[in-house]
Amino acid sequence: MTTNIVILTGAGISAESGLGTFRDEGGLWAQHRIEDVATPEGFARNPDLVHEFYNARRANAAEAAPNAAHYALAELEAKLDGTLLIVTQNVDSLHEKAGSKNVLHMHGILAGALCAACGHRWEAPAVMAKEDPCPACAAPQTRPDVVWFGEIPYEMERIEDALSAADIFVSIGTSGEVYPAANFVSHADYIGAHTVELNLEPSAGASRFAEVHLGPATETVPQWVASELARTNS
Ligand code: BJW
Repeated sequence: MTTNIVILTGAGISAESGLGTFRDEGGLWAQHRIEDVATPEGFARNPDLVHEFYNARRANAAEAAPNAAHYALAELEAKLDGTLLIVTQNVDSLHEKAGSKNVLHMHGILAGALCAACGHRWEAPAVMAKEDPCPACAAPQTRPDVVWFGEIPYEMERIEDALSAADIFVSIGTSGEVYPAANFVSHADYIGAHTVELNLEPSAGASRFAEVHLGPATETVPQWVASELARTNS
C-alpha cells in the first residue's frame, strides 16, 4: 500500500545549517521588530530597512549548506513507496539543495523578487532595492517574494488538497505560533492522518500531535526517516 506523507518544516530545521530562527532566544525577532521588517506597512514606511534585512539573510542563505535533516527528507522522497510533499515556511532553498523535488514555499523564497505594482516575479539579484525597475512593467516597486503578516500564504489550495489526502503529517522545527501553518495538524488529524512533531522543544500545538520526539533536527529527522522507510517499504 502506498503512503502519502505531508511534511511541514520551519526555521528549526535550518538552525543547524547556521540560519537563525525567529522566536528562539537571540533569534531574528529579538534583533528586529516584526512590524518593521515583516509587514507590508513596515515595507511602505521604510523599504530600505526591509531590503537591508532580506539582503543580509539572502547572503547568509546562499552560503548555507543543507544538514542531515534536509538530506534525510530527500532520501525519504526518493525511496518512499508513495508521495511526499514538503510544505516549508522557510525562505531558504536548503530542501532543494539537498535534493528534495516536491517542495512548496508557503512563505515565499529569498531567491525571488516580486513587483508590488504588477505581480511579476523574477530571480532576485544578491542585493535588491525598491528602486530596481520591474523587468515586466518598469515600476520601481521591487520587494522580496516573501509572505509577510497580513498577506495570504502561497499555494494554500495545493496544501489543503495534500493535507486532505495525507496518511501521515509531520511537523519539523516550527514553533506553531504562526497561522495558517499552525492549524495544519488539526486538518490532518481531522481527516485521520497520523501526526508527528519533531522539534527541539514542544511547540505551541504539541498536545495536538499523536507523537512528539524532542531533540535537534539532525538527530530526530534521520531517525524518524529510517524508521518510516523500514515500516513503509517492508
Ligand atoms: C529546532 C532547532 C533544531 C530550534 N532542531 N528544532 C490571531 C490569531 C490567529 C491568527 C492571527 C491572529 N492575528 C493575526 C493572525 C494571522 C497571522 C498570525 O499567525 N499571527 C500570529 C503571530 C498570531 N498570520 C498571517 O498573517 C499569515 N497570513 C494569513 O493568515 O492570511 C490569511 C489567510 C490564510 C490562509 C488562507 C486565506 C487567508 C501570514 C504569515 C506570514 C509569516 N511570515 C514570516 C516571515 C516570512 C518571510 C521571512 O522569512 O522573513 O514567516 S514570520 C516568520 O514566522 C516566518 C516563519 O516562516 C514563521 C514561522 O516561524 P517558525 O518557522 O515556526 O520559526 P520559530 O522561530 O517561531 O520556531 C523555531 C522552532 O524551531 C522552535 O520551536 C524551536 O524550538 C525549534 N528549533 N532549533 C529542531 N536544531
